[in-house]
Amino acid sequence: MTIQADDIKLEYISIREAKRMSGLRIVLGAFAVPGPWHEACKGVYYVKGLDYTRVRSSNENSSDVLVGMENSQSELVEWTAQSSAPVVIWNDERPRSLWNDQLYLAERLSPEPSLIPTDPADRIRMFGLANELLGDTGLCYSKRHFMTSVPLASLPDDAPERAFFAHLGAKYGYSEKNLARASSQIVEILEVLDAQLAAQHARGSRYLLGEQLSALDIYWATACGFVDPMPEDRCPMATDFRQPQFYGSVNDDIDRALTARLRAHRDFIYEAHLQLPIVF
Ligand SMILES: N[C@@H](CCC(=O)N[C@@H](CS)C(=O)NCC(=O)O)C(=O)O
Repeated sequence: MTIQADDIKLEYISIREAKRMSGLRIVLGAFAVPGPWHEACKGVYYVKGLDYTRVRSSNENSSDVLVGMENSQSELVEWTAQSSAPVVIWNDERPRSLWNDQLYLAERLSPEPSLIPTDPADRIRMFGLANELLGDTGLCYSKRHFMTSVPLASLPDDAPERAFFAHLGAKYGYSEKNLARASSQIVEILEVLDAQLAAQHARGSRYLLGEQLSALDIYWATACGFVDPMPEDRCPMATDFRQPQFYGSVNDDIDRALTARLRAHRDFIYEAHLQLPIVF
């Protein structure tokens, strides 16, 4: 299994080079897969029109991300005190590795268009729903448990990829108990989001909150790719990862909860506001 280098179209600099610079830098995986936190962050900064330098998350000399993950990210850990991407770095301020922190920074650097509702009830609902998508135990975290469990159950004992998936599982809270809850957790969140969208459509708005785009629309559009990746022409991702346990729906319950309305909203947000095709 590979995340083909050929699929990577964008320029990425090394962490060492990035540390010598000022301005806006974003550490990204430089993988040809639509990682939900990656695409969420890229989407927010795209809508804000904020230009940034892309930085590779792995060490300068590491080539295969599926082997020796931990060792290959020591430079990222040294710089940002954690080992996930994306991380946004503005001048010499603290590295921002969490989605909400990245959103607040984007709002500060480019207040318009504002992606955080001014109405307090909408704002509170936005952060609550966004947390259901991107926060610990949310939709994307829950989906990631399948990314761990399916390969570990099927790969031979001596497959080199086992170490990567075991590492991923340990890092993101995989356990039998969390796996058992994952599907119903995803379905519940999809149902709440679909009800929110239906209510908004009934009051004549095309957006998940109020009358205009908010970060929640971006977070939904990008998180949706984890359970329903867009077709190749819109999302030219590494084909090895177009498998339900990686990017796709793992069962009928999730398929049903992923309503036509939710999928259409993802399409609308990409068509009206985000970059198509996705570029990695
Ligand atoms: N820290 C982020 C989550 C970032 C995250 O989970 N990133 C994934 C990819 S989209 C990642 O880096 N996975 C590979 C790894 O952790 O080694 C947040 O909670 O806002």
